[in-house]
Amino acid sequence: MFITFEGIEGCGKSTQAKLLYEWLLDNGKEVILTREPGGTPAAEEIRNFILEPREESFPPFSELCLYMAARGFHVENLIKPSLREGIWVICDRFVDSTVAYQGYGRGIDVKLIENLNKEATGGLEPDLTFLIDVPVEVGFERIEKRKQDRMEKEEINFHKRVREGFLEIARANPERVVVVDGRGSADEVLKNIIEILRQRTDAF
Ligand code: T5A
Repeated sequence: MFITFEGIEGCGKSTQAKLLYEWLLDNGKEVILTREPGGTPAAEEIRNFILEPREESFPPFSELCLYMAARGFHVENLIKPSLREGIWVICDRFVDSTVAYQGYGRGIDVKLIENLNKEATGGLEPDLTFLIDVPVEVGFERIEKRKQDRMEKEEINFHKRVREGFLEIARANPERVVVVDGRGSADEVLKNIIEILRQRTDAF
């Protein structure tokens, strides 16, 4: 299975991706945990380039192309080979992040992004996506003490548009995307995720 986690900054998806990964290992699954942008050496180099705060203005289309370039390396060198070997893949962010951030957030045409996503992934789609949803204020409260990257420094309305974008993606893809309330404790959220996974697969 190919499972992705999505959501705004500080929603807790990295925490949940790791907890689910550990739960799957404990339950005898062969599974890898990876992330976007990143996941392979070349894609991690692109990640550093994208997220580093910089003086020069960063054109939205350049940003979009870099996320796509990183995705191409990741899908080709890690995700597809793992799935071919029967290994489960959990990925912290994937194609929906580009639609939400560069589409709804930056205002780039969503159809264009969907087409580029298809090219970058060769048509690979997640089997199941957990959208961990929290209000923007809750997410920011959780991450305010740490050093902010270039995306996190964006104004609050940008992140509100991104959240709306994710919810719109969930409405349009109910068979793949499940919205999980991220406001409970990490253990409570994990319990809901495992329950949904049990309903969606006969593997447990
Ligand atoms: N991006 C990415 C795009 O614009 N386009 C794309 O195509 C892609 C793939 C990636 C950035 O790139 C953007 C989106 C991002 O801005 P990143 O560093 O990977 O950058 O950032 P995030 O993925 O947003 O990771 P974060 O760490 O910021 O957010 P998470 O994953 O939501 O948060 P997490 O789990 O690390 O938790 C944050 C804090 O909250 C606590 C944790 O302990 C931690 O301190 N926490 C909770 N607190 C209370 N209750 C809970 N249930 C909690 N769960 C976690």
